[in-house]
Amino acid sequence: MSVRALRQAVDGLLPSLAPVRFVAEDGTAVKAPAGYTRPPDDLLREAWRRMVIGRRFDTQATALTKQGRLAVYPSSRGQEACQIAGVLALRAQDWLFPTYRDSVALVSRGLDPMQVLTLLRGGWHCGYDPAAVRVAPQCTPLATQTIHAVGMAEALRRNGEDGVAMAFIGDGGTSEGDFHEALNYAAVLRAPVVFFVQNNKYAISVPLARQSAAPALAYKGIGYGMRSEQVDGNDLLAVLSVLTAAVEHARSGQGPFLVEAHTYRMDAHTNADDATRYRQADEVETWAAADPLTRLETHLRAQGVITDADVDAVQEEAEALAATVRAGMNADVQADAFELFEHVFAEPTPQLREQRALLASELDAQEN
Ligand SMILES: Cc1ncc(C[n+]2csc(CCOP(=O)(O)OP(=O)(O)O)c2C)c(N)n1
Repeated sequence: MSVRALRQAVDGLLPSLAPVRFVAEDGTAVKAPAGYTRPPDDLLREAWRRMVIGRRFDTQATALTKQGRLAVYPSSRGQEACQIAGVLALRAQDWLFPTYRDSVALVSRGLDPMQVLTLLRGGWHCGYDPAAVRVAPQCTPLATQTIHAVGMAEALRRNGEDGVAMAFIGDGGTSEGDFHEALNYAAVLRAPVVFFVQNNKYAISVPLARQSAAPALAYKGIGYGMRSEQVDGNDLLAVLSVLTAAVEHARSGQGPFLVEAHTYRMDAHTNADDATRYRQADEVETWAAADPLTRLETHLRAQGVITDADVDAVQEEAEALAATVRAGMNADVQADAFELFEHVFAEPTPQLREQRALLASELDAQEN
């Protein structure tokens, strides 16, 4: 390849130097880079509605952990622009491969909130039928979902289906070997998959600088030959615009796409950890001023897209959802612990038999 052709090939893959942005922190519009379209007002209004409801779901789930009603909950407060834009960029025929942090995205995709919380309440399965809703179970082993997403995307393509798979992943997950294998495989196959990195700056207590020396995580796509972009993850307009373009790129047969969203996790990793031990209050305050929901609301009010009456109506809707979740908690999860062993292999291995027997004897001991 000539130097000129090589340069053109590299330029075609590179992300913008600064994260793509449509709206500044104070809600005023800024000029976005060429090639990105501002989403229409009715879609922005719907995105804002989903963000309000998503945040209420998130704060309610967090409150339930404090009351001991929910075993664990990884909050995505502060990441709502990413959660909602990821869902709005997809169509019904597309597949979503979420992580444990993406419950708000699942509720926004239309899944029953109680089903979304099943696993976190101590049920053994994900609570919903993945094939029916085209959402994979929320993934806890880091980055394995990226490989599953590539497999699904390739399967959709081979079946002649017009679907795209989108894998959500955190910044820490991009340091896993599975992530690199997934990117390589996707790029070689030209699979219709979008890798969506929510860079929320920490992998539990490990800050980004301690786990990656990349100038931005978006650059991780280039070496595999993958078109990549970085975006302000607290600007709903920008995330939605970039992800919509990425999905379109994948759907139209141009291969995979990597998007990195710069955002911040406002709460601790989960209710089980203490974030004050590894990050400073002023850092959290700075990000609080960049809140994605306030930013969108201020912007849409100034543009006349939403009014006080809309805000009241959506608040009411969000409160109703929170009440439904609280009421749903009164019914215990029906879980048969032995089913855990039934869906691993067609024939149980000696280890599984041994574990099953151990569980049986422990339960017997508890009863007697
Ligand atoms: C393969 C694997 N290694 C380690 C862990 C333990 N672990 C759980 S969450 C986490 C940090 C993940 O951080 P990041 O990918 O940035 O996602 P975030 O939780 O910030 O959304 C780690 C190391 C795991 N779940 N899976």
